[in-house]
Amino acid sequence: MKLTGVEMRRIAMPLVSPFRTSFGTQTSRDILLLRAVTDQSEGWGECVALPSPVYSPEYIDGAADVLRRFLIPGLAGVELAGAHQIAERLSGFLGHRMALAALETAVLDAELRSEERSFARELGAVHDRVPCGVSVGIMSSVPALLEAVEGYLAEGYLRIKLKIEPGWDVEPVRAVRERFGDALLLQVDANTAYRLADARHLARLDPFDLLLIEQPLPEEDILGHADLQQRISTPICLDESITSAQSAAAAIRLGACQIVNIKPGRVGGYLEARRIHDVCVAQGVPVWCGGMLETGLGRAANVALAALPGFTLPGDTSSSRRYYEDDITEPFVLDEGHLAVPQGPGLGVLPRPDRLAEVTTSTEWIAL
Ligand code: NPQ
Ligand code: MG
Repeated sequence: MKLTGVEMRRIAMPLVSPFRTSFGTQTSRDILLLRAVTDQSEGWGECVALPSPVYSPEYIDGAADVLRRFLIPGLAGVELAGAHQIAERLSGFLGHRMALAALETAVLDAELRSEERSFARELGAVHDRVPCGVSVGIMSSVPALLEAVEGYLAEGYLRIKLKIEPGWDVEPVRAVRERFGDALLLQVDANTAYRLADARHLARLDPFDLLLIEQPLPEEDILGHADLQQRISTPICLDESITSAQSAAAAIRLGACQIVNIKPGRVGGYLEARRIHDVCVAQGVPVWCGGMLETGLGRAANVALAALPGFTLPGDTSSSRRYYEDDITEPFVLDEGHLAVPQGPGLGVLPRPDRLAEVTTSTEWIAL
C-alpha cells in the first residue's frame, strides 16, 4: 500500500448548546478531517485538536502545519505493509500525537476498507454495543444543571460526568446525588483546574460515592496525583497526563491513578490506545473511552475501541445529537443507553456528501 495524497478539510460544526469546561466555553466545533488516498482505496481520520492549546499543547492550525510539512511528506514513496508501520516510520518527529493519530486513522480506514475488515474486528472488540455516559458542562446554576441531567437520564444515559472547577464542585455534586439517588453512576472531570494544596477541599467529594475524579491536577503532575490519592478516597482517573502506553504504565506504577481515560487522539492513535488498554488490563486498571466532541467519523472508531474487553466503565461515547443537530455521517443514536458498534468495512460510516459540503470551510490537497 502506498499513500497517493491526503486531503485536509476544515469543517465548522455548530454545537446544540454551549459546552463549558474549566478551560473555557465553546459554542461550535472547528475540526480538521483527513481523507487519505492510497493506491488501493481511501479512508477518513478526524483530528481531535481544539482551536487553541487549552486542553493539550496541540491546536488545530499546529496539527495542520505539522501534517503538511512533516508527517504526510514523511510517508512519500514509502511502501507500507499497513497503517501499523506509520508511527514507527514517523517516530523521528516528536509529539503532535493528535496530528499523527488522525493520519494513522485515515490510512488504517483505507487499509481496512480495501480488505473489508472493520475497526471493531481489527482492534479486538468483544461486544456489539457499548454502554454510554454523557459529559455535562459547567452550568450557570444548580437548577439548570439538574434540569440538564434529568434530560440526559430520560434519554437513557447510563452514567453522568459533571465538569467541575473551583467554585463549581461540591454543591453541584451534592445536588445531583441528592436529586437522582445513590444508584446513579456519577463522576467528575476537573481538566487540571486544581492544585495539590486543594487536597482537603477535594476530599469533601469523598462522601458522594463518585466513580472517579478525572484529571484534578496539571498534566505533568504525576507525583502530585499520587500524593493526592493518599488524601482522598475517590479514585483518581487520568486523562490529559496519559499520552502513551509508557506514561500509562508509569502513572499506574507510581500510584497516580486507579482508572484511565483512553482518548485515541491524545495518545497518537487507535493502535497506541489498544496498547494502553492492554497495559491497564494487565495491571487490573479499568479503562473507559473519552470523547472530544467528535463527528460520526471519530465517534465510529471510538465506539469500536470501547467494545474491547478492558473497557469496563461507560465512556463519553454519547449520541451524535448530544453535540450536533445534524452530524456529517448517519447519526449515532442511543438505544437503551447503548450505541451499536459499527460492523461495516473500516469505520463503517462515511460522511454524507451534501452535509459535508455545507460545513466545510476549506480544503487543501497534499500530493505525495
Ligand atoms: C475531557 N471531553 O474529557 C474532554 C474535554 C473537551 C467530553 O468532556 C470543545 C469544547 C471541544 C470542549 C473537547 C469531554 C472539547 C471540549 C474536549 C472539551 O476532558
Ligand atoms: Mg477529561
